[in-house]
Amino acid sequence: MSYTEAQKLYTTYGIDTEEAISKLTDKEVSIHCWQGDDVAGFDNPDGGAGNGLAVTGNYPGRARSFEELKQDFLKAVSLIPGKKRINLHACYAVFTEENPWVDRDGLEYRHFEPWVEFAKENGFGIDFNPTVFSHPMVKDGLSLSSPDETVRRFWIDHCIASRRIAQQIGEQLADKVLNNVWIPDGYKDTPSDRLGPRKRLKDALDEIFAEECPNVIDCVESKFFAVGVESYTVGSNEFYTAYAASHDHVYNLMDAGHYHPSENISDKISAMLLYFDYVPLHVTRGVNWDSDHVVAFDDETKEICREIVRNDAMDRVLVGLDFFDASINRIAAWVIGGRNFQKAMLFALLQPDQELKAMQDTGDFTGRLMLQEEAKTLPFSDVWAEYCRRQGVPTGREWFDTVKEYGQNVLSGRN
Ligand code: RNT
Ligand code: ZN
Repeated sequence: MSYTEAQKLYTTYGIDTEEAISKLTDKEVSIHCWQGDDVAGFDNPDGGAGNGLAVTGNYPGRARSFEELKQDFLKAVSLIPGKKRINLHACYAVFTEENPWVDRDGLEYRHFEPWVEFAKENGFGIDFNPTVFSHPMVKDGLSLSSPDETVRRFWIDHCIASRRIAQQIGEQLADKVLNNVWIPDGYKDTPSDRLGPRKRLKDALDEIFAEECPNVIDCVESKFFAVGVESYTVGSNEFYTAYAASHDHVYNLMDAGHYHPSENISDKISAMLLYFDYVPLHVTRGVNWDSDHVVAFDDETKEICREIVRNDAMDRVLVGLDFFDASINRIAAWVIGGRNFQKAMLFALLQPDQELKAMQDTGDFTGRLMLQEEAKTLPFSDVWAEYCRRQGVPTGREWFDTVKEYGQNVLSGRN
């Protein structure tokens, strides 16, 4: 079917495809730099994630430097439609002769200036994260909640440094920068004190957020459990939701892979929208106990997008991608996940939401199910192809040829 034919068919359902495309064109998505190198970063001589975060797989060709990561990122985003931000972690500080290595508590804006230049050159926004893992100062699995004052101090200072960096990036780009604090703290086995660590985390956060940073959107990312911390996570959903609710300008960032496998963040978005002006998300795909598989064009991703669209929250739900699969081509992983999020957004923008809502409110549950199901097979792919054409990116699987060629010409030279 041609785009014009598809457009006509959608009109009979009361859906304006032009409006859908234009809304999607304006929606920013933050693309995580850490997909390109398995969250290794540039500040750690061992070059690997660990101490709080696990990445599995050993596909060849990961980016080993700032130059390689930038090059890979640009290749990936050239195949993904839509407006992009780049999501940085503090461990991606750029060290040079003039700006030699400093530990994480001593990081400054100058270590990220090259990223800001890169963002400016390419028209990307930036988001930021303190890196509270893959570092020897995570002791006994704890950072901000540690009973050891030296450990806590180090991480508080790192988080304050990160927040200042985020503020300066925001000033440079005349934009707001989301700064997201995620910590791995927890216990493998039944704790004998649950309150103590949470009290220490609360006090640490109060110190971290004390300074005014008008260009920063402060987030705390909650988690249910992870391998190695099966029994207790200090920064749980209740802890951070309550923290955010009681602290102005702090938001609980919900990661799609951080809940019980039968819980969905799509169901949580509306609750959060009623109480917070921003609802930050990590869009990812949880598989049992792992939270970070490449985003698929699956029911939950569509449902997340549908909540964003039908609640008219395109500007309030701040989307960042968060996955890292080191067992497949990393550029392809970026592209597949990035395109899938875009597809899910477009799919959501092409649903007969008004009619569906009206059916629910009049108790017409039969009609609601009928229409939900019929709308699934409207000619979505023709609108998707049109959107891709207008964005100047490949419409279908041919993008993969570009990635394979890049693999042969560039990635194969890395070991
Ligand atoms: C980990 C969190 C966190 C990290 C990134 C690298 O479970 O999801 O967001 O994935 O900070
Ligand atoms: Zn996350």
